[in-house]
Amino acid sequence: MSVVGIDVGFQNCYIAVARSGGIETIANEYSDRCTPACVSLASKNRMIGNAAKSQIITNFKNTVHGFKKFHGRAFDDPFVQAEKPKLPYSLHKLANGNAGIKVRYLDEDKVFTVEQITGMLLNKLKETSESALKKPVVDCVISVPSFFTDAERRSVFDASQIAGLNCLRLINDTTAVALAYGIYKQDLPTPEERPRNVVFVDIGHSSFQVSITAFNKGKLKVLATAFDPYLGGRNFDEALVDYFCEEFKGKYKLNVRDNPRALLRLHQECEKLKKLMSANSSDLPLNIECFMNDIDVSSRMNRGHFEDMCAQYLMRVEMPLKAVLEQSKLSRDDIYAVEIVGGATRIPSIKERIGKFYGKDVSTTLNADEAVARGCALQCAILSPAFKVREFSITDVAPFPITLRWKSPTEDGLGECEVFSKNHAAPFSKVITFHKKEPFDLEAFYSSPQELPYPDHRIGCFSVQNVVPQPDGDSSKVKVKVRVNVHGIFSVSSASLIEKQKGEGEDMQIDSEPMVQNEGRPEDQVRQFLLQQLLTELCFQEGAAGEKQDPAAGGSKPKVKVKSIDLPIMASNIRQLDSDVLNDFVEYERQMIIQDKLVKESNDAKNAVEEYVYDLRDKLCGIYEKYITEDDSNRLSLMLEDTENWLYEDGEDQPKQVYEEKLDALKVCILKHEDRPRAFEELGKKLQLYMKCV
Ligand code: ATP
Ligand code: K
Ligand code: MG
Repeated sequence: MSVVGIDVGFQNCYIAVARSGGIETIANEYSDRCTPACVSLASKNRMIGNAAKSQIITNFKNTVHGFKKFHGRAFDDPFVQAEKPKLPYSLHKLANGNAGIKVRYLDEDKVFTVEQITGMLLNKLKETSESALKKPVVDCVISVPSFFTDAERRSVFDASQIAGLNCLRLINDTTAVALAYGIYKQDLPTPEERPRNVVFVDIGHSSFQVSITAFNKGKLKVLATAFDPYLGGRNFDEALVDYFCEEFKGKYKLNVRDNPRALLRLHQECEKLKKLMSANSSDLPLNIECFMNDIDVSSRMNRGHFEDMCAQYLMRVEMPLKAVLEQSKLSRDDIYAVEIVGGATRIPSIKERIGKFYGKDVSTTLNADEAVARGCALQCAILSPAFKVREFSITDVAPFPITLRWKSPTEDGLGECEVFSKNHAAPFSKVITFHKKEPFDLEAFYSSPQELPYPDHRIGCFSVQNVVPQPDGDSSKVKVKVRVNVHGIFSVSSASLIEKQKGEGEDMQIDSEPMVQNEGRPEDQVRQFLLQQLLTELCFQEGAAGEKQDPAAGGSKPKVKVKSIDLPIMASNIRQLDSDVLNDFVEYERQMIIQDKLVKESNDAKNAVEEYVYDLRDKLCGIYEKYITEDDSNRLSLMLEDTENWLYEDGEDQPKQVYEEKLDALKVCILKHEDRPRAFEELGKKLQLYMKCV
């Protein structure tokens, strides 16, 4: 079993794997450890990652990037609507109201869901890790922003299933970084000592996240998280783009915004310029040849001017830093270190502001690009029974408070209870006791919509079924388990009806008690994790009724034998793909993989013919020259020319087999000439010599 961690960024993806030697970030077929979050659809196949990035300008309508924030979002979502005019590709409203992505693929108009697009990207990353590890990859841990809500997390999880991955955990970016920081530290305080508090800041292309995490030997506990979900490197690129668009309008009379290709090129050049300015405070040139209407454009920019232009963004850096400190109830003196990761923390004035706010120099000991992926791989290693790794317990937080509201069809009145407070430890389960005579609905939602970076605060509705009164007509005691699972996803995971025992009180209040917490040895975590998985599945699908010993009722109370009956739970309005839709997507992804493979094989076979032609032509006027009559040489040359013409005409687009046959035919032709033994014997010797030299 392989152990893989995947950082799916808005712009850049990284993969880390656990090997016996430790955690390693791996490179793709371009020897690049960064794979662009980019998918390009074409008339015969798809290109994903680096190959897709090179299509951004040439095939802009069908090259999809910047889609991470569309997860779980409706087409009418204000964020989606604001992005729409800036995108080179089209969005489309899906039947369920979600934002779909419209492209030309296989010469047809197609609309893909964001789960499918991310699924394609994840599949590419899966293949990359498989070729590095030389074995199949299924289990993995994937990072998500800490502010992702239920709908967004479920959507990413669906994408992982489309890619055929078994995601053991969706881990928050900053928590993955914390794990990468802490697991190898030898000098952490013992569990009895005061913990070491570290601030982790991750500013990527699209967003800004910060957490404060307390470390003791063998464990980390996230104390608080804060974010600016809409502040990242891309805001700084856009500021430059806006500036130059304006300038070129006056200077060259160019309407850059009307020309998607020019606009995309300007974007790329501005990003490069932004990076250069991080290392260089002097005046820097911006030159783009043949930019638009055959005009070359040029301009200049320097860091000071850039910072003035971006003042509105730089101002926003402080807010999350302050919010997280307040929530953690720590003072600046309690902070041991401030670790920064993510590409945009390389902008000098951002780095400076972070350091200034906490009153200490920021540390850059972690790899700014790879720390998230490394943390994911470490978490995967901890969760995987196949891998031995240092014991380390991780307690994260639920960043948004969650409330349950309940009503019965006939009973009057609503009940409400905040089941998870802000920054409540997660994963975490609780049991809530109700007294009911009939089935009832539990509606879950995020309680403070104003702090939610997502337009819909509803999580879903969970109907507790098969509730009946006691034989004497009294209400039944119904124990309902609610949880935020390892992925940070909320659910009402199980319910059971407790049969009344003699002498039991008839209290009507709702009591809640903590259940399992993600603590203890890794094996326990795995077991607990598997159990949780199992519970979710059972409850969402069938919730098989049966009798069992209620573990919650056992506990510390005197040994009364309590009978409990499992109740089925029907979940509705949960924002995840229906299982038949998901299955269709899984199947479609498989077909697309086969199609891509066919195209690749045919391209490879075609290249082989082409190479053979060039190679032989070189040899005919090179090392073969002496051994071949002019006649034969001419005949062969002619044949090569024919083949070459064929490759550009009828042979342009053929199945693999046709090219293989062509290559074989060529080889046979050459062999005929080998009938002249002496000449070719010498040639053979020469060739051997030649081979030794190269
Ligand atoms: P997100 O975390 O928002 O999903 P991501 O993980 O893809 O996005 P990163 O790879 O962490 O983002 O960072 C990419 C951003 O960092 C880009 O905006 C890039 O231009 C910026 N960046 C990278 N290097 C530098 C640099 N030297 N100076 C300034 N910005 C940089
Ligand atoms: K990244
Ligand atoms: Mg990132």
